[in-house]
Amino acid sequence: MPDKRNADMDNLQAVQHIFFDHDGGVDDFIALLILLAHDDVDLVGISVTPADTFIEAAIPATRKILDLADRSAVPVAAGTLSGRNPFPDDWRMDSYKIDALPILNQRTSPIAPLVPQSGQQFLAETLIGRDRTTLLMTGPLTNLAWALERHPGIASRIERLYWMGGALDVPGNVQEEGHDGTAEWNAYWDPPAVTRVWDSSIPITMFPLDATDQVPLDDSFLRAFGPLYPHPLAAAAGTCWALTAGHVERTGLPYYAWDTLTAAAMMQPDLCTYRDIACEVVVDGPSQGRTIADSGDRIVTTATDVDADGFRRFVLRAR
Ligand code: AGV
Ligand code: CA
Repeated sequence: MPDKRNADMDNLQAVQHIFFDHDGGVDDFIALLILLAHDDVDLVGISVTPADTFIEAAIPATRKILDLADRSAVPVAAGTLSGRNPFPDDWRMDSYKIDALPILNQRTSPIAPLVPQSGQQFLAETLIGRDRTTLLMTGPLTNLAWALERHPGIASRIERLYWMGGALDVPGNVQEEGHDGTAEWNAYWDPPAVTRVWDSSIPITMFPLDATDQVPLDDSFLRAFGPLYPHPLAAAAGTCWALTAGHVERTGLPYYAWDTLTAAAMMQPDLCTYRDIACEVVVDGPSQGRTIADSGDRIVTTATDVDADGFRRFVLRAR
């Protein structure tokens, strides 16, 4: 298959050393699955933030996914910090469903190690112990803010932070009593953490709703996983996506490939176009968690336009 060979050659790039902090939502797990499908990603550790998830389920689900991918050496740590604005419980319940999937329970207990340190401590220690690490965060920035507060020197050890969060020139996705709807949830859960991270010198590439709004999940994408079922990672990803079926009918809004786009574009940057934008975050009041463009002096590289077809192809190739 000359086409496949050429595609592989085009994508040849240096190994990326990634620390992944996720918050246990459905698309967080799919982001993990596609990372694991790429041999040029060296996953140095995972911490889980107890935000859009129940940590009791998110930790075993994470370890079982590592086992499924034959990456049982990757250590996992459970975050213990909470933001001020909790996620709805029925979203957080998705992690229990994922942890219970038969494809993740082919052996009796997970092998990938759960480290004794908290997620935030493990993140800090890992960054301190290494020269340069790329950081992928697909939930709130709480663990990184904590690590920076205690060890400001780690900022210079982070090659770049890739973050799913924020909403610049589009409506937010927070629909809570007392909030004006301008914020994205990962920023809203812990707004001071965003400020803390943006006050550091870490280079940031942000994937706000402006970008992720371009990758809603639709039926044809979900169905495209059917024929891939013989491939374990694709089978697991398709099964996770299937948990979101009926989201439009239930809520009036699609489920999006928020975190999966972020992980994919970290590995293949040309899936998006980017603009350096000065940004500020609102910390308190009815707009808390809102990210404002062309304001303040923190420059954030921001994904703007997405090659949605290229993204879907990228995800369907990951197996
Ligand atoms: O705001 C997007 C973030 C992403 O990191 N999360 C889901 C993704 O993991 C929060 C979120 C917004 N709307 C949601 C969310 C929904 N309808 N269901 C679950 N989580
Ligand atoms: Ca998430």
